[in-house]
Amino acid sequence: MMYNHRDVEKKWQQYWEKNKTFKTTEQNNKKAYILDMFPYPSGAGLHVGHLEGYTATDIISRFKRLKGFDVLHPIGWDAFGLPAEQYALKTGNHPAPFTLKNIDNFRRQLKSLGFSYDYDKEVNTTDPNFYVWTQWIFKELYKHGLATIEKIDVNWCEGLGTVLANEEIIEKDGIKVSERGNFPVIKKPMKQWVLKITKYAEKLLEGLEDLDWPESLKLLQRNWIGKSTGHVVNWNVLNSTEHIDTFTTRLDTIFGVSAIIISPEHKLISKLISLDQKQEVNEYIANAKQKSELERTQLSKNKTGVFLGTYVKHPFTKKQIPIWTSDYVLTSYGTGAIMSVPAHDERDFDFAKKYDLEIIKVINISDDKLPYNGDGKHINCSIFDGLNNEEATNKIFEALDKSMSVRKNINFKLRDWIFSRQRYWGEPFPILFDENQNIYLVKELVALPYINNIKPSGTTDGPLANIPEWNNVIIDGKKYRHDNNVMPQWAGSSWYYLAYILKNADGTYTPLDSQEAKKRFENWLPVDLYIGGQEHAVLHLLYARFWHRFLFDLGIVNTKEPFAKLINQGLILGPDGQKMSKSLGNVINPDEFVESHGADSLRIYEMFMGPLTDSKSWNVDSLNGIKKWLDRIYATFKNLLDNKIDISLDSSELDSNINQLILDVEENIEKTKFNIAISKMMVFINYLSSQTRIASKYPLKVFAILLSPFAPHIAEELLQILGEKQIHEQLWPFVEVDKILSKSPQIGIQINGKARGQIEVQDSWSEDEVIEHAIKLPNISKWLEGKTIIKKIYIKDKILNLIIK
Ligand code: ANZ
Repeated sequence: MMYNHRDVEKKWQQYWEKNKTFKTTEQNNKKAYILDMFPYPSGAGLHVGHLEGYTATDIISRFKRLKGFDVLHPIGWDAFGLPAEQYALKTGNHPAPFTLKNIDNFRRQLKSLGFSYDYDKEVNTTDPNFYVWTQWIFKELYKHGLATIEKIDVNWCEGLGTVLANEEIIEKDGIKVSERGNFPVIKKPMKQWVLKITKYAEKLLEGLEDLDWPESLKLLQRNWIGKSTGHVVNWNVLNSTEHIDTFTTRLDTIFGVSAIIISPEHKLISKLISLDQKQEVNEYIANAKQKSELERTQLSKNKTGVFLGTYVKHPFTKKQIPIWTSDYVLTSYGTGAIMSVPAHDERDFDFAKKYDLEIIKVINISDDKLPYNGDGKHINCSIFDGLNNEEATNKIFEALDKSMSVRKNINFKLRDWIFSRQRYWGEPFPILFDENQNIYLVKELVALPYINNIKPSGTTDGPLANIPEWNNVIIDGKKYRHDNNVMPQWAGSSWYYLAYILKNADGTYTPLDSQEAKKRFENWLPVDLYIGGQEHAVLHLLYARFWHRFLFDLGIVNTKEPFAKLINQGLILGPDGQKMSKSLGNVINPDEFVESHGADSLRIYEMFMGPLTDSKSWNVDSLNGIKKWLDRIYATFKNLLDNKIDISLDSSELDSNINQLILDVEENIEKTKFNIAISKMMVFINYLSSQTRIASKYPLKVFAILLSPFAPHIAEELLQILGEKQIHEQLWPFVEVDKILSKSPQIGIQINGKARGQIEVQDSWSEDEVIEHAIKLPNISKWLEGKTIIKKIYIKDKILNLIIK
């Protein structure tokens, strides 16, 4: 018997909406804040990849409500950003109505999938009531010295008269051009806001310790922060009063130095070039400007560089060491200068080979092992010979320390966060400049002015530079101007999870810095579960942690970290096994499947495809199978109810199975092993559909409740057919453990280590009896024909392995 999923799903969605079934409650003593990474409302709408994480959090949210938790499960829109702006530039339309239309479509799609969001909590980063607080946080950062203006290179495209984001640039014949129109793009310095995330490097590292996040993700963050402990050595330039600082993590190799290499942008470079090298070096510097950091740091064998014609003096050997410049030394890391040790560093080795520099071993190792970067006994190191790396480092440090030419130093790979975008569709900065470039914070909201026809400014400023009122503000007769840039898309997403807590049903926000906010944060923080894509491993998740930690330091929030537990869902690949993308034409829109198979089928299908964290390919046949399974559940229920309940029947087996199922489903939901929970329910339905009559309706009610987090529409319908209360009035069923009949354990049988079958082992059997029964099984005996068993390995209640020849 089929049930009509279209009618059933619509009916319950209307019921939930009318009754505000998923309104956030604050009436219990347990809470769960279950969060999705909020979407960018693109024109294409939701795709089936979004559904995977959203279904997972929905299952947990529904489960927690049944367990008597207050649940906060909100959704919102990360709605500023480049695509809407590009659309606006192309069509002459304003991004706001276009964005709102996309949001309406997303919301409709989410509702059609039966997600249990509290829509009163919806936030939108482009809503001035929201971004006034994004601006507030920025002002606090500024007041605490964590937001400053610096001169930074931007991608300037003369042809389009605009600055471009990295994703708008492509490479053609080795030069960078705009994706639109293929115009050349160069680097141009410009004054921009920078957030000093590096001041939080240590705190961001330390905060990772206690988080329940995948280890791989924590490692990505640790590497991104990149703490490196070493020394800065100060070298005297010969025949000059100048000094060069080099950063090294291998002070012990100082006797192996054959050159000092500084970055082409090093601030001392012009003072270190000898007359006859001037032209060659200047040409080299001009060339290096064209390369990106990535090109420079890639471990390409082809290193380039130029000798500057000058020398430093080695502090121990007093030898002359030549000074070079090379673009594999980065300005922005360490001191922007290195002591080059070819024998023990790969990049230095390649460089020395190319330019015929001396290769001096300081660790006792055969020549064919070079470059060698491990530990070992030191040689060629005068009084430090015979020491290993650590001892040599310490002793050399002590010796150099006396001449004050060394200091301990900690470096981070993490860079400060460039926070200005030369764009229109973003949060304006809440500041004014006076004519002397002094900065004033604006107390109230600085609203984004409505521009009818967005155009590039033709300068390195954003489109806001075109508006006279924006650039000429007169206050008390004095002239000011706004900042012509806006904040990056990462701004709103750095604190949106706090905004949900502050959002009120009437559309207002409780002020972030109020006592009421503090109380609510104490109630709801931290986020108990955050699910989203792995692509946010560093930027979003690091920025949000930074802002949160800053707000903690201000005393606004009560936890050091925002997201206690985090899971990255796997990708849903196209039917061809490839990542879904517009260009491959393999993107799947859920709408057609909601229509043809129903939301419940789609939800269960996505959860049943495999473990949540794995990548999986879309497959319509399996979706058909799930739809049939739901039909079967419905038919089984109808059948058993039509056949009348017979209380005289022996119910022990059914009671045992349903109680075991409660345990299994609960355990697997807690572990986010939804595919296993579903397979347990499938086994139960196989059993249930083999029954013609049952002794009580109770197991049916229990099953409907267990199913409800996964397939909520059909579960409501089943409860209604049973004459029971709806889900929001139910609790997770209580397990009657004493009703679970103990079962003989199933053990696997292997032949030569390969799984070949299973056997149910009776308690009374001896080891020999287990083997005797096992070898009689047809699917085992066929492997044994004509062979001899040479070894039997039996691990009680676990496995039997037969080794044959
Ligand atoms: C001498 C040396 C000898 C080094 C040796 C390594 C091995 P991490 O661990 O990533 O911090 N380095 C320092 N500043 C640099 C810069 N601005 N651009 C490129 N390379 C730079 O790496 C620290 C090491 O990277 C430093 O230690 C330095 O090379 C190089 F057997 O100094 B080492």
